[in-house]
Amino acid sequence: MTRARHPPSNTEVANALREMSLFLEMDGVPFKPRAYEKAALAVEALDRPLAEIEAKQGLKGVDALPAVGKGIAERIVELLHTGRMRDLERLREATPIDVSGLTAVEGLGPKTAKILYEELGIRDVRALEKACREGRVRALPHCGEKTEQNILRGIAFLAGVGSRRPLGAVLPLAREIEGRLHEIAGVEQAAVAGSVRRRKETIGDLDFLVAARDPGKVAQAFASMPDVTHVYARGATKTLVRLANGMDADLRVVPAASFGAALLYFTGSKAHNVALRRIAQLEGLKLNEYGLFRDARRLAGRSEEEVYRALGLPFVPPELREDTGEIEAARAGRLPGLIEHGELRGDLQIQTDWTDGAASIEAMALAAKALGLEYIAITDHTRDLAMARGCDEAKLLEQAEAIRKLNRRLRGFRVFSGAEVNIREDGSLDVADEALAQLEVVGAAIHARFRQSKTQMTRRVLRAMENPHVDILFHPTARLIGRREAVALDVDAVIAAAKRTGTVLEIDAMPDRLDLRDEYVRKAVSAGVKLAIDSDAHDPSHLAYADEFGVAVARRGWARKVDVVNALPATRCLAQLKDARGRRRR
Ligand code: DGT
Ligand code: CA
Ligand code: CA
Ligand code: ZN
Repeated sequence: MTRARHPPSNTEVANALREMSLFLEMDGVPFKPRAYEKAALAVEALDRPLAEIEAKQGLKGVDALPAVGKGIAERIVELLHTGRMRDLERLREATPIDVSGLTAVEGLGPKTAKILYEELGIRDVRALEKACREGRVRALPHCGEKTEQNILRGIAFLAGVGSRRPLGAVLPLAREIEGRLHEIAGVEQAAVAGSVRRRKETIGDLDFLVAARDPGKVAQAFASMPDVTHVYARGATKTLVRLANGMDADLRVVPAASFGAALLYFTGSKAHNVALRRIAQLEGLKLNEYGLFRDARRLAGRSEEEVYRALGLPFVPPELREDTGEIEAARAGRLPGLIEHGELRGDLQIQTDWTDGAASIEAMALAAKALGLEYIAITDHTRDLAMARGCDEAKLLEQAEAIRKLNRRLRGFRVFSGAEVNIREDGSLDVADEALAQLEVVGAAIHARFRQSKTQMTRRVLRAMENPHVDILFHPTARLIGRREAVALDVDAVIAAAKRTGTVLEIDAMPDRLDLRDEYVRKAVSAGVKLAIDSDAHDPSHLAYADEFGVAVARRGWARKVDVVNALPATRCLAQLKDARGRRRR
């Protein structure tokens, strides 16, 4: 077999697997769609190119990956070698539609996509939009005007997301490029700046900063990185390129004496910079990307700390630099001591192969332990989520028993029993109270019926929070970044209810969720509500999200270690949840 000249990247392989999954689901094939979906997730989570794994260890190496079985491994190898996956091509020929694009529209599944193709000849989102506008979709069975409106709303949402990317899709690449900058000869310092450094949830473009004596050489090396597909501009201090993922990246090169001032400037936000410059002006100073100056004399510029100090301020963590009160807090010496990366001791939302996760309870526990965690809660999906093979009461209690047995074998690690129960339309739960009472960690979440009015939705969520057995509200607003808007929810009322009932609010750290988002976290923290920062892992590789993205969101929300229940040791974390249950029962 001849090897494809450029073996497909992990993203391309994952996309192909996901497309397979969609086509198989379209045809009503049982189980296989989930298997392909899980494999796609696992491939995306790899930290090495699949092509490299395959080159070194062949089919065996691919087969050995978590969530990748023999059949899928063979298809991956075929794709790596030939650039094609014949099964996928056959499916595409049978139903020649843009299944990925169509199903990206919220609420539109592959089966509906097939009907739209067969009945109306719709192959892509543009044709779908046209058909909805012309009122042709309502003629189909089970469809109405409301269906058309929902589809149009979904399409508009996708368009509005524009070219900003979720942080999770960008941060690994930013780190990789930063690493390469460090390796260029003559580079003294290199850093990621901009919104990535501030850990904003979506990123417009990437900004890099380097201190070096020979800017030309650095610009040359940057512009010839393998990820670069186009060079817009290459100047003495500024280079602007387009990357293979379609994003733009900026590079500035400055002398070491200006590195701190430039890092401050290019980290932003713009609003924070403007506020700092105003403070400088009040002191008769001038602040720019080269330093803090009194007339021509540079007072500071080598490090950010130096610049802040010269302005009479403590260092402001990048996550806070949005001019939303951090400058005033810094001046008053009242900046919060933010939770640090590495301070989480447990993870309270984890799915396993009992439902839609990829790995066993034990595998998840061992992976968490390897990351330095001390405990996890197993919170598999419950009954109403049929597609995730949700657990009923009997299965949950059977699982709790399996967890008790496992705990007897594990040393220095604790697994809590639990569940992620569904909050039904009326706020009741899909698992009986008697069963919930026997679980150690109960999270409740919305997984369906997303489109209730704000009043209804708020009442629904509040009712679930009043349930004495619900410890945590998981991914409270149910948004999916770039795909599904947050539900209409009175977040202030939810925060007040959390305070009253002792219900913990979650920061779900899945990169496409980041839910609660930063501004709500800040409200919750100032109301004295406790948070849980969870990975929502469906695969061992997802466990790192809690520290990587969850802690970042918490920091952007001004959260301290004391605000986070899973920064506590296992027994104290559990005691805190139990206390709250007692409070609600009274
Ligand atoms: P993004 O790329 O939209 O996710 O957001 P940022 O914050 O990365 O913005 P970007 O890439 O336009 O600029 C990077 C930083 O450079 C920004 O955070 C602050 C700084 N900056 C850019 N333009 C200006 C400006 O006109 N004035 C000031 N003071 N700072 C600027
Ligand atoms: Ca940027
Ligand atoms: Ca930029
Ligand atoms: Zn969930």
